[in-house]
Amino acid sequence: MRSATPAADGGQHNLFAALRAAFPADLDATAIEVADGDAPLSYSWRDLDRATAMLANLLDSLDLPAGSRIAVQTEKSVEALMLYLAVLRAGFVYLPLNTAYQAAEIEYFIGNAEPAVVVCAPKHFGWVSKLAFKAGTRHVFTLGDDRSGSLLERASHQGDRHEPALRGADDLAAILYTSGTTGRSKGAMLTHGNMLSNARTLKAYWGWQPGDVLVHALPIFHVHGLFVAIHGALLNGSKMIWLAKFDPKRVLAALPHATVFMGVPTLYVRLLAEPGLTRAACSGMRLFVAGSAPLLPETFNAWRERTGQAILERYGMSETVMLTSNPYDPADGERRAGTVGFPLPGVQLRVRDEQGRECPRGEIGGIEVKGPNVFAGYWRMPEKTKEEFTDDGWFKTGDVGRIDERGYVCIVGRSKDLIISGGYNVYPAEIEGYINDMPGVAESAVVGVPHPDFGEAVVAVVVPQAGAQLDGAAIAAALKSQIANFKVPKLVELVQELPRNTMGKVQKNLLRERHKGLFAAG
Ligand code: MLC
Ligand code: AMP
Repeated sequence: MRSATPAADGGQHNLFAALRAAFPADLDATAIEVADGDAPLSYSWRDLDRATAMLANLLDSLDLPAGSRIAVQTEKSVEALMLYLAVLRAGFVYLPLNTAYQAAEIEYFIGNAEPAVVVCAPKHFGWVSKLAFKAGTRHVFTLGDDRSGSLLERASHQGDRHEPALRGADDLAAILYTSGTTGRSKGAMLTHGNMLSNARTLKAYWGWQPGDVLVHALPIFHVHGLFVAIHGALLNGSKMIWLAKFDPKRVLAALPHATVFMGVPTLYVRLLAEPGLTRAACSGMRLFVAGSAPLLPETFNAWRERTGQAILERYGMSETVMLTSNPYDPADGERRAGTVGFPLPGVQLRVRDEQGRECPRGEIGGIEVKGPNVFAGYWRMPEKTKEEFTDDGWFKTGDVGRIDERGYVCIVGRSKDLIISGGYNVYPAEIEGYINDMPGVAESAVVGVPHPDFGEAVVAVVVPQAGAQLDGAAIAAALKSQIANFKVPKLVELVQELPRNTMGKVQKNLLRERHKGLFAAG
C-alpha cells in the first residue's frame, strides 16, 4: 500500500522531493565525505538517491498506516541520515531520539508516540525491542554505525527507485520531543511546510552558494544538526564533510576544505582552545554559525580576534526551527555579539509584558512568534498546545528578551525552567522528580550555573529526610544509571533546607547565585 495522501493543493510539498531536486546534475560527484572513519569513505549523490529509495521501499513494503511514526535511536552515521531522508521520501513521520537516552526515557517516548517502526543500535536491540513490542510497535530494526544491522540487510533486497510520496505542506514530517514549563516531554509536530519554508529562507538569507562545503560535526537528533545543517547543505547541493563525533582537531583539519561550519557555543569554546585555530586555517571559510544556546560575547570576540571572522548567531527552537539570525550580508547590518539578530524573512516576532501589552523597543518581555515555520502543535496534547499559543495565534517561546533600538533581538533569560548545557536541554523538574524518588530524600532543587565549557552546568541541591544519611556522589551515580548522562548534575549539594519566598516557592535564583562561581574558568 502506498502511504501517500493527496497534497491539499494538489502540489508536491514533500521536503525530500525538494532536497532531491537540488542534487547536482553530476550524481557521481561526492555528496558526503566521512572524515573520522577507520578508512576513507565517501558517498556520491547517486548513493544517497539509491539508498534512500531502497530504505523508502522497505518502509512502503511494511504496509504501515499513513502518518506512522518511525522512531530512531542510533549512533550518528551517513546511513542514519539516509534513514531520515527515506522516512521523508516515503511520507512517514521521523522521530529522532538522543543516543544518551536510557530505558526510562525511551519507554516514555515510545509509549507516547506509538511508533510503527523503531530503529535502534544493535547492542540495544534486547531492551529496546521489549519496550517497543510492549507499546504495540510492529517492527524493530537495528542499525549500527558500521553499517551493520537488520535495517540495511532488509533494504538491500529492495529496488533502488522510488517516487517520493505526495505530501501537502501541512502533512507531518517529524516529531521532536521537547519540554515546556512542567511535566513530561511533549512531541513538537513539524510539517513538511514548516521545514521546507525555513530551509529555503535560510538558503537565501545565509547566502548559500555554488561550491559551498559544510563541516557537519553536530548530532543528528536535534534541530541544529538534523535540520538546519543538513537541509542547508542538501538544498544547496553542497558536499558535507562528516564527523560522527565532534573533535576539534578533526574540525580544524577539515576547515581548509570547507566554507561553512555550524556549532553550539561549546564547540566554538573547544575550538578556541586549539592553537591550530588561526586566521590562515579559516581563510577559506565563508560562514560560522552558532546557536542552540547563548554565545557569550567573550567567545564571539575571541573568535573574531583569532580568525578574523564574526560568528553569525541565530536563534531557534524545536517548535519553530529557526526564528532569528544576525545578518549575513553586511549591507543588512553588522553581526552583534550578545544578540540573535533580526526575525528571519517571513517570521514575525513580538515582545510582550505580563499584561499582554507589546513592549516598546528596549523593554524586556516574553518573546512570541508567528510564521510558516511554527509547528502544528504538540503530539496528542491539544490542551498543552492551546496553552502555548496566545488567543491571536502567536506561539509563546518561553524565552525572555527585548528588541534593541536597531531591531536586533536579545535573549536575556527564560520564563521556562530550563537549563541548556552544551546545547542540550535539561528540565530541572524531571531531574528533581528522579532525585525526590530516592530513599532518604525530602526534596530537591535543580539549577543551571555558569560553566566555561558547557555554558551552563546542572547542579542539584538536596534536602535529606530527618535522620537520613545521604551522599551527593552516590545520588549522582544513581542518576547516571537512570537518565541521559548530560542531565546528571555535575555537583549534588546536601543542605538542611531550601531557600523559599513568602509564598513558599523555592528561590532558585538564590541557589544560582550561591553556586555561580562553582565552575569558574581557571
Ligand atoms: C557531554 N557531556 C555533557 C554534555 N555532553 N555534560 C553536560 N552537557 C553536555 N552537553 C558529558 C557526558 O555526560 C560525559 O560525562 C562527558 O561529558 C563525555 O561525554 P561525551 O559524549 O564524550 O562528550 P562530548 O563528545 O565531549 O560532548 C560534548 C558536546 C555534545 C558539546 C560535543 O554535548 C554535543 O554534541 N552537543 C551539541 C548538542 C546539540 O546539537 N544541540 C542542538 C539542539 S537544537 P561522564 O561523566 O558521563 O563522563 C536546538 C534548537 C536550536 O537547541 O536553536 O538549534
Ligand atoms: P530546543 O528547542 O529544545 O532545542 O531549545 C530551544 C531553546 O534554545 C530556545 O527556546 C532558547 O531558549 C534556546 N536557544 C536557541 N538558540 C539560542 C541562542 N542563539 N541564544 C540563546 N538561546 C538560544
